[in-house]
Amino acid sequence: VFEYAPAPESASVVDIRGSYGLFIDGEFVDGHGEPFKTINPADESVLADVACADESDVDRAVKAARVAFERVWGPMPGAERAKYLYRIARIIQERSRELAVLESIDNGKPIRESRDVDVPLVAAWFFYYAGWADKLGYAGFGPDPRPVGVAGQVIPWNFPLLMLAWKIAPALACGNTVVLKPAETTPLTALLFADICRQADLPPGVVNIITGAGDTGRALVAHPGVDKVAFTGSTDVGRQIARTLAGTGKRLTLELGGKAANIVYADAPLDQAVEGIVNGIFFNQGHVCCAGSRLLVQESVAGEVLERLKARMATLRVGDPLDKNTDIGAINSAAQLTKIRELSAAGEAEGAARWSPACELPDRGFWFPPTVFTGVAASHRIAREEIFGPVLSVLTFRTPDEAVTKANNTPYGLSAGIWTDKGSQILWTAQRLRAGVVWANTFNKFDPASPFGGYKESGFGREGGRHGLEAYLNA
Ligand code: TXE
Repeated sequence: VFEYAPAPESASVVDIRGSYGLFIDGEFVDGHGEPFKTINPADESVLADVACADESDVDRAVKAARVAFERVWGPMPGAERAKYLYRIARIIQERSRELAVLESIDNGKPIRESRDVDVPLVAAWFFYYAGWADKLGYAGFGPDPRPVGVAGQVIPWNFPLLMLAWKIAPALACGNTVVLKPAETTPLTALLFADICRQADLPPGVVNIITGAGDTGRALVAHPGVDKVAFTGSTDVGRQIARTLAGTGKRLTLELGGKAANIVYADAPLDQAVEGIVNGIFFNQGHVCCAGSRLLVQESVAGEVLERLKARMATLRVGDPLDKNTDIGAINSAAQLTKIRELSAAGEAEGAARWSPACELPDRGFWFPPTVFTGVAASHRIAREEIFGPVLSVLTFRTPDEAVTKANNTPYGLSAGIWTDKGSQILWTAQRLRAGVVWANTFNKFDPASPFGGYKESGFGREGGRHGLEAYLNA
């Protein structure tokens, strides 16, 4: 049963009680799988028991979504659908504090980020796609674009609410209904969102939230009643899903890992660039698919950039996610911490030099200090593999050609950053980078009007903007 008490203004924690059910056909119901616990990664305390959806629950959710699609949401005029989306967006704003606190508790991210970045963007995504719902016929998709049907959506734990918004807002705007599975380590805000759907009087079955681990996700994407699958997560699971769907005729978009290059040319405003490097790799503990995890710095300024970077890293505060002064929160799970430690150890073993500022880490919970590796070679694992933690690998280059070659020397291609004073250098570089998103003199900047997505093993399909509608329309 979903029981949730809003945070009193004075309290720094949200009162979470009881156990959480699945949200199917407008109601919270029990699951038939083995319930699991979600924990607070900052202190390893149990936050709640969460229901697990087995195949029968997935089936129930998909059928509810199908009925809602055929009888209510699909035939509804776009202007009517827009009203619901605007209502959801407004409720998200009204309940933003609750959402931000719960997101930080379940995920480990600093409250400053969940409050100032994640939750405002979630509302922005719903406002933005609400605006599209009644304009689809005029947007070049053809005179009568139709929704695809039931969308099965599987999301990761690094931006639980924001990834939910990226998936659900465009799907609903186009007239699809959804069954969404949040990650098993961060299910709570998706369930709070389900409560918001109820509050908005969204017709039952339009949004269904099913919790569980990989088996639940596998059952969802394989369900024959699902018309379109949208997945954000690891490249391995993305591959498995693509194999499962081959030949089924289901539509698929994949947003997978990354190993982004953040390129700093010698003429860049270095203070600004250092802020961009810090934001690029330490935002959200580096649990960011588009994180600037490879710094490519021009040789002539490498020493100076590193010196300034280390001085800046020494000021970063690691600790309690609910403290407004915290810059780096907890690592989301023990498994992720193990992965970060393993890759960092590999970096040292392969000969790179490791540096972290002195910082006291809490005794309990999952923590990793901001870390930079210098002397990194392109062949090192820390230069090739996604670490998904607050760990930066530094490489140098001499010429713009070398910068581009090194930046593109990865199986991934999600994002990249360029820091330079010259507009022409930005254009020259951006045109040669094989990355879906290129930021110039900024990093990790998101906007609902901008398409986002990858090249190569970072996946395919775009989310955001007008392009984000294409995946959800039969045009
Ligand atoms: O991802 P998974 P994990 C990368 C990052 C991280 C690594 C592992 O490098 O260290 O992946 O993270 C569901 N069919 N990214 O293990 O397993 C799962 O329950 C269907 C990058 O957490 O891919 C969860 O909801 N679904 C990334 C979601 O997939 C399945 C974000 C993601 O989990 C499934 C996260 C299956 N067979 C991790 N198996 C990014 N692009 O932002 C698992 N799931």
